[in-house]
Amino acid sequence: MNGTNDTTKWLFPAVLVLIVMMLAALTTPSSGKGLSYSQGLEMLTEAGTYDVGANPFVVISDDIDGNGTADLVVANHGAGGISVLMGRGDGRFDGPADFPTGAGTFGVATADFDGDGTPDIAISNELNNTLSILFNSSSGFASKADIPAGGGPHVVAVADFDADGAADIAVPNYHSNSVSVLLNQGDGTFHEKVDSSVHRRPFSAVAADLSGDGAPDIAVTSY
Ligand SMILES: [Ca+2]
Ligand SMILES: [Ca+2]
Ligand SMILES: [Ca+2]
Repeated sequence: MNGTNDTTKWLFPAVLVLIVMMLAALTTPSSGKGLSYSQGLEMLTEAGTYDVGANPFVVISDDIDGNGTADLVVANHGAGGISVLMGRGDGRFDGPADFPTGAGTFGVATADFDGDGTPDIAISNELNNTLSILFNSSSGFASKADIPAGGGPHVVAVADFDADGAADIAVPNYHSNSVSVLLNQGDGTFHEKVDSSVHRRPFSAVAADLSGDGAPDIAVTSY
């Protein structure tokens, strides 16, 4: 590595940072308040506020009712359940509709676990060491299955780990220092969990093909 290359490597980012700073200076109102900008690069405006269950913890989005609009699912840690808000497609939402899951609702992820074409919801319940699967139907989420997890299940990840076409679940167990993988039998019922030891206090997991062999791997944070 020679000096010219070193200079080139830092010069471009430095110029880029300078340009961004100049643009920010030009577009930031001198006496602005809050999140709303009348013009410029940054456009954050609070569109609405909705009351969900106690201690809302994690929020995700999916088209729960299949009408083409993005809906919201919120895990309410204190309430032990989720709130589902159906998007009108214009930034406003109907609901929430609340569904109990288990004590200490923590992580939430959607996938079509029972293969009927609708997104179902997997939820981890930190305080009673279970996962809940809420099955989506035209009448809401009337059907729930509870599955044993490890100690203190946290943020849920979903992927097809055994490549059978059915969505499986990985969840870090905060108090067990492990990650549980639960393989879907294809109909939304799951084989008994298989645990792998990980570093202390695993908190969040994400599934992706990190090794490039076509099979999903799991990255876990250690709190
Ligand atoms: Ca929708
Ligand atoms: Ca489904
Ligand atoms: Ca699978």
